[in-house]
Amino acid sequence: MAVTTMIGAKIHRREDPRLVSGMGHFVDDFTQPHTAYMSIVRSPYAHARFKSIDITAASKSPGVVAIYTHKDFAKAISGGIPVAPAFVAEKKQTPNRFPIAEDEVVYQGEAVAVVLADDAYQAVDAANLIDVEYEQLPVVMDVEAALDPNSPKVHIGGPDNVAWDFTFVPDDPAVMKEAEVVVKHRFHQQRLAPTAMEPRGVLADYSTSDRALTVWMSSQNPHLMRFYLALAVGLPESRIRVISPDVGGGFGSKCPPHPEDYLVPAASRLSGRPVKWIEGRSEAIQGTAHGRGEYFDVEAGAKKDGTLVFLKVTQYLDAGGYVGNLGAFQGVACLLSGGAYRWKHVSARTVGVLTNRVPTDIYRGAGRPEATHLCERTIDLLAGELNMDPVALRRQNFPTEFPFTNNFGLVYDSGNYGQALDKALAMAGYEKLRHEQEEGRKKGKYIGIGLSSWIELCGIGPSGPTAGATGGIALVESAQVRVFPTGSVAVYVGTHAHGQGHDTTFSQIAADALGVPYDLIELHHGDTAEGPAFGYGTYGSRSLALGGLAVHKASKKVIHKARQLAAHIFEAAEEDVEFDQGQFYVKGSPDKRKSIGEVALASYGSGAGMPPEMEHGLEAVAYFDPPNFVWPFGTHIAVVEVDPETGHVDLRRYIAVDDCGNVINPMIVEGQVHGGVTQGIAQALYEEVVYDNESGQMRTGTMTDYLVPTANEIPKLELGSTVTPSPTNELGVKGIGEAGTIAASAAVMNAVCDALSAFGIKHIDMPASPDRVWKAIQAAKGTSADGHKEARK
Ligand code: MCN
Repeated sequence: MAVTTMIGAKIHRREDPRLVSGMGHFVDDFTQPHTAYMSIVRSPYAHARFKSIDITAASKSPGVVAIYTHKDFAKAISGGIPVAPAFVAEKKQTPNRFPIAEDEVVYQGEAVAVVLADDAYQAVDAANLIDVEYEQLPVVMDVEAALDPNSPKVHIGGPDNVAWDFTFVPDDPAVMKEAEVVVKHRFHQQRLAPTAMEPRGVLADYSTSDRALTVWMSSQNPHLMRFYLALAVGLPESRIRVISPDVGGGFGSKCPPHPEDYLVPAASRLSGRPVKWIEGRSEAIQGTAHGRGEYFDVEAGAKKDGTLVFLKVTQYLDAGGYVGNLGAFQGVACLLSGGAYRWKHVSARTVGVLTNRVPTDIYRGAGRPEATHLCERTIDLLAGELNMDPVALRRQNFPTEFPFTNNFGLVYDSGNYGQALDKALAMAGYEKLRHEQEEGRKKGKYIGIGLSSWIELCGIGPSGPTAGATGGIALVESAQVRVFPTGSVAVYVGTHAHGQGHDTTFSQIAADALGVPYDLIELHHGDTAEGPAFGYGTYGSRSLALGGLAVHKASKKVIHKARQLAAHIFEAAEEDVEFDQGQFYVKGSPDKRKSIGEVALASYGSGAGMPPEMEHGLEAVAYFDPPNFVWPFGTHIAVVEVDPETGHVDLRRYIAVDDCGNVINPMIVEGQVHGGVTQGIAQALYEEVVYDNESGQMRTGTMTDYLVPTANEIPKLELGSTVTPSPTNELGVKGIGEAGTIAASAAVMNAVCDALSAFGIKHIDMPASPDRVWKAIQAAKGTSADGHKEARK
């Protein structure tokens, strides 16, 4: 066995020198000779029928190559953007989403026409000259109103606005009666715009002579994109190559196929020229699928002694104008709504609702931040009713035996929730903080302390449940390990890092498994022309727990063959050959050694040094299909101070104790937690996509209105960890990419509500902006928002 030297090492990300010195290669850095640039004419209305599109002026504009509308694309693209069964296989309606509107638009920003021109500016100028005659239709923006049978319809002629309505587990009235204390609440999850540093972009080059399509795309899953394109453009996958070079973040938004992913390749085919489209920032906020966009009606009951009895959850999900490719995945919030606790009964129903907004889809955490938020807020509300410390209520109801099966039959692989809680409390100095809070209140200082004991289902996923959820493709993962004659190694994987540091961590795994120096290992990903036949991409914090394990497995296959070859060279029995830190030797003769490099060279030799039946070369492909998801967990604690005069929430401290099993690289894990927590804080305090409900117009279409926090708004994060290995994989690892986001909004909002409890306020929705907090305080004090006293009811 190789002695582990690289796994667990806190080494710097090897990709960073290139990326931070401007040497990265993103889609916009690629250009083909004779490229035409695409600009998209988008609907200014949330719901309209268009009667005519006048392109006369635009077609005379300088540099224009072509103008295409639905009728042109109908010749080049078949079908619509697919909708995965996800957690809700049976949908009531999934309106067909062709990548460009035919005669009706159902959200502001939907594509109506495209212009190709010799340069990007000419394309935009010409697009501005296209005259579309619209007839505005009533808009449906509010989820509750959309469910009214008399509501206008999101699509002309639609039966109603219900996309799905599915009950996972019904209520149990007998159990509900056992509760002695009951709380009831509605929790909002505002829509969020995934604002990756690099917006989306596509460059497509269709070669008529060899009927082959090459697409450069800022994507988290190039193989899946090749699959979708093959279905839509009528070319075999073997003739489509998708390259996702460096990708500047995605947060889930670069997973599902978007209209432009089809329009650009089709435009290249129609025009006979390479075509490039790079998303603008406002286009991104307006047109790329949003995250969240839900509210949850929650009722929960407990015994007076703090035993949790029942939880009843109804999720109303704003699907938008069409059901997103993976939009229904967010139904997983229902299945995880019981969080880190034992409940006697949990019932859950999910309702997907069409509205005239851009579709929602997976966004960092997808369903799991929502589950944590509703569960952790509910635990705090129950603790308030029970007059218990929220810590005690949590601790009392944690499962202590693992594997633990939750109320929906999901099996949590391993955990020690109490240990993570204790560590977080110790780091925070919990008792001292409570004292400080009490003393502060006497002086008009409003400190709040919020906990979030989170769990996560990730490492998506085992073949059984995921094939059903995707509509056929089981989300296993693949890797190819190739040892060259001189002993250097290329590793090809089907995942695709876009900020997660796989070049570093996957190389650490291969270095240990192969006993090859880390510097001799190169990781390749993001090009469907290289490596195994299929890769499944990066999302659902799956890359390590699946892709990393595939690397480990393929490396072991390589060692298996190398050991056979070494045995032949040593003229020894295979079982007598030991492998240790990249060296083979025969048991009892450790002085006589062959390195993996020497064995590799022999595998490419004349054949005389190889067993007769052995094939040349030293490489292996492995697919890893885990037996279960992996279940990281932890406890986060936020400390805030609310200024009652301005409503400003000052996030004073943030403590995060996370457990993602064994860790490959602690520095990368910390980086992931930093980013993830920041996104959770952003949801709690800052970000929100706002539409005008009357007109359907987006009000937050730029980064001045859509408030993404900067480093200035985030306190120094105090991080800790515990290690509870997963029993489901040989490395004992669990995911970490979404953990921070899953935990943070609940911790911050519990802290804000804790501070506001001084005014008798039980709950406030996200984002806890100064305006919202101040108004809540005024209302609680019986003072209206404009400062006038109102009679208290
Ligand atoms: N890791 C480790 N030890 C562990 C767990 C993870 O060393 N026990 C390392 C992994 O090897 C990997 C990184 O941490 O280098 C994250 O691993 P993992 O949890 O498997 O998550 P993925 O690589 O699959 O990343 C996906 C996840 C998701 S779903 C979103 S959304 C997300 C995220 O990662 N989007 C990101 N992190 C992001 N980070 C950046 N910079 N940008 C995004 O868009």
